[in-house]
Amino acid sequence: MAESPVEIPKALIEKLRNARHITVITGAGISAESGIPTFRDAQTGLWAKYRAEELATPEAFRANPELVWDWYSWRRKLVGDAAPNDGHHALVELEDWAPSFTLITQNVDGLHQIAGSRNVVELHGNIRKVKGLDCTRDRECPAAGDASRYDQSPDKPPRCEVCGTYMRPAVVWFGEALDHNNIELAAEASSKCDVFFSVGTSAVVYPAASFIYQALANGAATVEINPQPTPQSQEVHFPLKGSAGVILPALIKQLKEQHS
Ligand code: BV8
Repeated sequence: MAESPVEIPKALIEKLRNARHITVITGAGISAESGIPTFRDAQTGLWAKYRAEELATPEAFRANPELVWDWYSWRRKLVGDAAPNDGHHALVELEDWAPSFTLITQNVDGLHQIAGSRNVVELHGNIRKVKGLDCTRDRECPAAGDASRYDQSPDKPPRCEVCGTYMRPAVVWFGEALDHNNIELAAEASSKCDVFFSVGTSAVVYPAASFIYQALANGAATVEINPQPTPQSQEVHFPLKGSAGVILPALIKQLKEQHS
């Protein structure tokens, strides 16, 4: 069902016109219109009997490495077949608009970068990449890189050709620490921005869901874009109910119209 035409609050347009730094955090919802099921959508087919949180853990991988590897291979195929949608493209235009802009994403699908977003902080890593299970040297791990390197491997999961451990998706699992540098970048962008957007996230995963509070403490105008309410909906200045692929393009259009 088509959503009704979107009226962006004039006060928000005014804030955006004068903003020096805009920060956005996105979740799985912004990729929903690209055909990628959200993280807490019920899983389908083979995976219907599993909850994502149960599979996205080091324990699950150690207990059943082949099952977890196959789950990520299935998701990587979904992601590989997907294209950025109007919501991703609108965020590229917002980045061009703002003197300073940071895009923090919880998503691991890489669609923001494919759309053309430049300053992206991938809090939870990237499903298109792999690294050695016991390798703490993410950057120097010689076996780390595109998952496609291992497409022809007969082993599931493939083995690191250097140290022999399993390869694993280069994502942050539940119970794993996030990259400290990424946390720093996200915290700084949240505490110095004039406008903070939370787009397409259920706001239940931490520490990702904590950055909006740094923006609020810093006096930023806060916006939530989501068709459903979240635990943060009552706390934002501008709760915009609807799809990212509809609201964000409308916001860019009205920003340009009222700026010309
Ligand atoms: C850590 C990668 C510590 C893997 C993911 C407090 C502080 C610190 C930690 C915790 C804490 N409380 C609990 C914890 C533990 C845990 C946590 O938060 N658990 C939750 C479930 C309670 N956190 C952690 O484990 C983190 N690690 O803190 O470590 C530590 C420190 C030192 C040493 C050791 C450990 C790690 C968290 C990262 C987990 N990895 N992903 C993978 O993808 O397989 S998180 C996973 O959830 C995805 O990345 C996803 O992005 C993320 C959040 O989900 P959402 O993106 O919000 O997706 P969801 O489906 O939930 O919601 C979609 C939304 O979109 C909905 O609201 C829907 O209405 C909306 N929507 C739908 N369509 C649209 C739309 N919106 C707009 N437009 C549309 N069209």
